[in-house]
Amino acid sequence: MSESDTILSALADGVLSLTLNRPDKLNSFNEEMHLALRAGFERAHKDADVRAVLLTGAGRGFSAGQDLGDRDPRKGTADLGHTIETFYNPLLRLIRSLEKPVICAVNGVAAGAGANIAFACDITLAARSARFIQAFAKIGLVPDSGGTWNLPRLIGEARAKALALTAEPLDAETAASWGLIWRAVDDDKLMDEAAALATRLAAGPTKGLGLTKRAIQAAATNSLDEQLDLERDLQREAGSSADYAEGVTAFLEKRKPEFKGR
Ligand code: LHQ
Repeated sequence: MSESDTILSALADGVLSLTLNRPDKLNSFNEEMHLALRAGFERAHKDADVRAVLLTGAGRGFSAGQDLGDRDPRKGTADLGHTIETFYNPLLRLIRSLEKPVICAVNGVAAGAGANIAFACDITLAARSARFIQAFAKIGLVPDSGGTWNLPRLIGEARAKALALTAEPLDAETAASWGLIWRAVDDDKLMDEAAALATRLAAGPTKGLGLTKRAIQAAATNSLDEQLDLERDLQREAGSSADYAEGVTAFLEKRKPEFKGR
């Protein structure tokens, strides 16, 4: 499999679709797939034609996390901290710092880092048959890919600890009702619904959406006073965008806005 085959990438209507593509290994991450996915998110950062990202998996699973065959302890000990620092942390930072919407369509099982990458995206939909597993506990590891940060914030300490310590699978409906993801969708409707959402967001006021993402993420560590100051500053920035002028003009002229993402 060549490097580009591990991630399928396509740009249409402002949506960069990135599909994890190692279906025979449940889209578990090897170094090659990490680098290809990173290249996709780096493109999303740089390319103004990309106004939303849609992340999903090929085949019956979303991602089973790290490819455990690639970190086989029988072949010698590896520094897993180095793996995290070199591969997972840069990916998480790219997703969170991208000031464009990242939609995730979880098409099947999401385990280990696969689950936590899905939870780090901005809007996550999951097929009703999908399951989320904090599989780390089964192999003596600690949740990574932002899991220990995201889980307690999204669902509280009690549920975060129970999921992480037991590694019990969580079904998509429950994940949605707990607020871990946005919505559980019938399996056969998942990709249509996710693509429609991504396309709608890609036609939106990208600057304002990106600043909104920044503000909501900053709230996790800001005081109310800091957050109020941030809202002032970001509103100033959004208010000088061409899309703000277009949005208000379109409202006053009783027509649909045509946002350009600037
Ligand atoms: C796999 C994997 C997999 C390789 C399924 N690797 N082949 C960071 C830093 C460094 C090191 C460690 O980790 C991390 C972060 C992490 O992500 S740790 C967590 C790693 N992931 C797991 O522990 C999950 C392991 N997988 C499973 O528990 C099951 O496969 C799940 C529950 C995800 C799905 O179960 P099934 O639907 O029954 O599928 P399966 O087990 O039959 O898997 C299908 C194939 O995919 C199979 O290959 P085969 O050749 O036998 O058909 C699996 O061996 C392969 N596969 N996960 N992580």
